[in-house]
Order: sequence, then C-alpha cells, then structure tokens
Amino acid sequence: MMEKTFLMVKPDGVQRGIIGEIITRFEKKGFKIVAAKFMTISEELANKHYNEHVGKPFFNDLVSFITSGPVLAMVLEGEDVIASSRQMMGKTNPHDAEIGTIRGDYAVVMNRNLIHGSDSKENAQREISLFFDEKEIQDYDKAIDNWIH
Ligand code: RTP
Ligand code: MG
Repeated sequence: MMEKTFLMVKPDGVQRGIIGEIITRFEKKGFKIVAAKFMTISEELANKHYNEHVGKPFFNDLVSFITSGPVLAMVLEGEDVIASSRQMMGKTNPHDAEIGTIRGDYAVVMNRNLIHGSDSKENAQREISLFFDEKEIQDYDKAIDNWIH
C-alpha cells in the first residue's frame, strides 16, 4: 500500500554530520522524499509530537534533547513505508538494534538514537500535519519510479 510517513533526523544526527548518510539509505531503498524542513523544534511542538510519552520518567530529557538544536524533518512516500522505515531505523535502543539498521550501525545509547519515524498510520498522519502544511508536501513523478515498483 502506498503510504506517507514522518521521519526526522534528530539533533545528534545533525551534529554528527550524518544527515546525508541517513537520507541516502532511504533514497537508495526507493522511498521518495516529498517534504523536508531544517528547523528547531519548539517546546510546544515537542510536547505535541511526543504527547504519548507525557508523564513518563524520560519525558523531560526527551523534550530537552529534541529541542536542543536543529533537526531535519521529512515526509517520505512509498510502498509500506511506515513499517519499512521503522525496520531500517532499528530498535529504539541502539544497543539492541541490529547491525545494518541506522541505529544499529551509527548509534550507541537510547537517548541519542539519531532518528524518529512514525510508528503507525494514525501517528504518521498526525505527525505529518504537526510539522507540515499540505502545500509543503510535493506530489511528483520520478523517472525511476517504474524501476522500483
Ligand atoms: P521515536 O519516537 O523517537 O522514533 O523512537 P521510538 O518510537 O523508537 O521510541 P518511543 O518509545 O516512541 O520513545 C521515544 C524516544 O524516547 C526515548 N526513550 N527513552 N526508557 C527510556 O529511557 C526511554 N524510552 C524511550 C528514546 O530516545 C526514544 O527514541
Ligand atoms: Mg515513537
């Protein structure tokens, strides 16, 4: 099923200079970037984005971290992209993430795990609309589309 998901290179990925390497994985896989924004997340947006974690012991640290510097927010489109991009990211705790995944290859600890990806269709829609206006999302064909699908 063709889907859209919300992905974000977190502040640690930006600071470490691996935005390109992370995006490249998704491009090579065959997913299409349909929106991207380099931005710093406000506390208000962080609270909305991580609403499901309000009240958990790690919540305050999570909000401080995600608002600590710029992130690259993106919308990707593709076949089963929500689950597939989560697989490419690897488990939340990089210690448990398999080699070959982004977190498994590039990260070491839970609170510096480089990338966010929506975990369901509902959250994908919710997060996309939190970060992007409809007019910021591109609808376009790529010459290689036929070679991927
Ligand atoms: P994300 O939302 O950032 O893509 O990560 P995720 O779905 O893999 O994990 P989630 O459960 O949504 O947790 C959000 C972020 O909170 C931090 N976390 N710390 N027990 C802990 O200390 C703990 N649990 C979660 C992680 O940085 C995780 O990415
Ligand atoms: Mg999550």
